[in-house]
Amino acid sequence: MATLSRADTFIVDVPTIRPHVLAMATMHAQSMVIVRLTDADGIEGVGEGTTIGGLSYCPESPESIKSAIDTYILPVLKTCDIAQVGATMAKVSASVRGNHFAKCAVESALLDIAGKRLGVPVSALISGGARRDRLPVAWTLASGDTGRDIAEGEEMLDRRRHRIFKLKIGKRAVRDDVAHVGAICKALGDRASIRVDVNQNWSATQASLGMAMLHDVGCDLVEQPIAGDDIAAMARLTAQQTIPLMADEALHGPRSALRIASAGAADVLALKIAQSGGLFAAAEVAAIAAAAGIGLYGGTMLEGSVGTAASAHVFATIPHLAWGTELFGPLLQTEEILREPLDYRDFSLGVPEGPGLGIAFDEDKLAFFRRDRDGPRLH
Ligand code: MUC
Ligand code: MG
Repeated sequence: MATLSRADTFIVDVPTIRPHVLAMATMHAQSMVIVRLTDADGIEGVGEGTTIGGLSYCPESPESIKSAIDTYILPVLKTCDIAQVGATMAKVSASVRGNHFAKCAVESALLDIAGKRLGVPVSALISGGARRDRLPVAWTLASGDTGRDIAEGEEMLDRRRHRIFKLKIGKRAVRDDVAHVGAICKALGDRASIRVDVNQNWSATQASLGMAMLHDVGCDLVEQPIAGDDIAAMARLTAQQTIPLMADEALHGPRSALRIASAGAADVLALKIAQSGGLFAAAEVAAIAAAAGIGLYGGTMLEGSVGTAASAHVFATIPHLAWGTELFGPLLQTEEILREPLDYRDFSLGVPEGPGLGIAFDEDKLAFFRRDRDGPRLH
């Protein structure tokens, strides 16, 4: 029996290296909820709950994630044998509905402890272990300026850091967005895969026009062009359009994955551990996609290194990850909060080795960026 002896939950705000312009928000910093749990033997596990742009992306915010963990999840953990991660999370789910990001952060921390206790990486505790030790990693070009995006893409190719680029569109008129994408495809498209994410900002009519035009300019994939809860319209677009449609905001775990698969509402799923409700649930989503012949892409909520490491452990176990991943979140931040940064090179991310998540905090950095720290604030 392993009991919880200590828990600390706090928000860390780290600036981004440049403004990150999405259809629903422009980010200047990322706010990450960090959970640190310690069991009675003194083994510590960490997890992260991170969303984008406050409440503009989904119904959970950094503040609500922290509050759900502190007020409702930790009291349940105190009654559990936390070495039994599946049973513990089932008990949490029996008394906490929804709140997928909060649950994912806690499940990551429990799996980190379990992996350390057993001396195995978290990937070994999911779906039979890792099938690869490196993951292809996309970069998002989202400065808001076409010339600057092309220069940034060139730099990433030169440094052999990324050769998959996702462009954030949906804010401007459809034809202006397509002109922006077309210019980037022309400049970089022979050396990179160019994809777009509309973050639900088109109507079905705009999507019909936009997707056809994007196909013609050489774009490879369109992510969540319309509202994620309009499965019928997503199915019509998937059937009509040649360019593949990827579901993101439409996905909230295994049940929604099954609904999307049954309706034929996507060609590809953006698999996200937080949106799925945790690492185990993400693996279930991946299994549903595989059974339905739907492609998989390892998505991100622009998490920092903790959430990125947790995602990497899950994505490493997936048999076919045809569209690669976008686990670049830590690279969008000005500061690294780990002692050893994650290993980005050769267009890929190394899956952390070592027991648990395989990461350790730089305690000074963490203390400096804590929102509740004493002393002057950075922003
Ligand atoms: C999203 O909607 O996919 C992922 C990459 C990025 O730039 O934003 C995210 C969120
Ligand atoms: Mg998306």
